[in-house]
Amino acid sequence: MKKVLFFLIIISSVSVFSQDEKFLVISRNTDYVQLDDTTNVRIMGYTRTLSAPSKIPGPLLVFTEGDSVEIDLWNVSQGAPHTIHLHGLDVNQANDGVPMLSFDVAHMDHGFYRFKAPEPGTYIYHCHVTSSVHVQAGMYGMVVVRPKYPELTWEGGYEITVDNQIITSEVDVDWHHDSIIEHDHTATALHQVKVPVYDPTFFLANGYGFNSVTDKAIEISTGNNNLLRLANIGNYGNKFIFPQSVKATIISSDGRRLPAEYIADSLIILPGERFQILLNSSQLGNDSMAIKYFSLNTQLVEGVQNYPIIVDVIESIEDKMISSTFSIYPNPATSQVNFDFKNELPNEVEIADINGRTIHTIRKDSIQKTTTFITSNLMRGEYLIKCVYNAKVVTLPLIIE
Ligand SMILES: [Cu+2]
Repeated sequence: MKKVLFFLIIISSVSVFSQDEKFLVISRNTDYVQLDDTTNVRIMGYTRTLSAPSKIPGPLLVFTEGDSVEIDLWNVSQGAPHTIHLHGLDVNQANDGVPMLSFDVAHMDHGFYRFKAPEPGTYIYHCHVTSSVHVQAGMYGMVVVRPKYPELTWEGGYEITVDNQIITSEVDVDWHHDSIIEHDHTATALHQVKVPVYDPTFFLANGYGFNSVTDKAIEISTGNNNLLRLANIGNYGNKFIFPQSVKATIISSDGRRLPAEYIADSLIILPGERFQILLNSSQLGNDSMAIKYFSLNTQLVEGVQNYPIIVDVIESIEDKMISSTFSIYPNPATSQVNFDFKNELPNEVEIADINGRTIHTIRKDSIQKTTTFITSNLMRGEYLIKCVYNAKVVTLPLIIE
């Protein structure tokens, strides 16, 4: 009974308002990555800070539905101009990152992309300057637009426990020589970069190849809906084969929910496509999902990976979000209780009875990282502790014994 009540309280009390989200993104062409613990290749890539090296793929960009997003893209590549194209996102042309239609960013310059985060779902971003070369060089990553209610796939959608993301790609090391990464970037030369016939030898999931993927895993929770976001930014097709221990239900494609979801044991994802899948498993254990990379010219499979899946008992996203916001101890309490705020102090804390009526308010000037509250004059029973932040209210139950 308590569990059900607790769940209802949380859902009804987490309110979210639209807000501004600012992202700094740096583009560079001076970094190297080691593929599969064996081969160093030079890349072009994105990173979130000046000091962090760029990697393959670029950082995951997470927006919240309805928020006003501003991406400040800097180019410190000492080479060609770059952009961020938001593949599949409904943004206007001026902010779409296609050089001729919006703008590109030259070395030691920067530019802003501004938009309201649209439909929740799974998207891709990549550079749109000489796309085939800059994308192969490493300029790509996944975009997640989270719904306003983070425990759902979309408003009124599936309740999910965990959220996993995999973006696939390939690397042809011959496309990563200095002469290509430093290609001529005068306006006329830009689109005439000489590259060899594409013949990839590394097939990557989240940047991990056949050897290095073994110590990575999708972690899912037994008995719950687990979201898996898949995107393919390579030039090859992917065939995903889901293990029998996990029921895979395909629920959305290219950022839009499917009119009818379907259960599948495999799924083909072509370059640029994205899918959202629910994984369900009733048994704890380890398994793996096969990813086959096939040439679109020959249809032949040239790479295979086994991406590990661990089925475990995992606390829900909602629980994680709340436990990362604040905790209450001891709980149950007798004469006093401590509220421990993790990253941010709330504007106020309300102690409410079980019907939600506020019986005491702790004002901001009395709130510290660890705030002690005397409970000796509260009657025994259940109470609600509401922490009021600028953009949300987070509530936890407190029991007085
Ligand atoms: Cu670029």
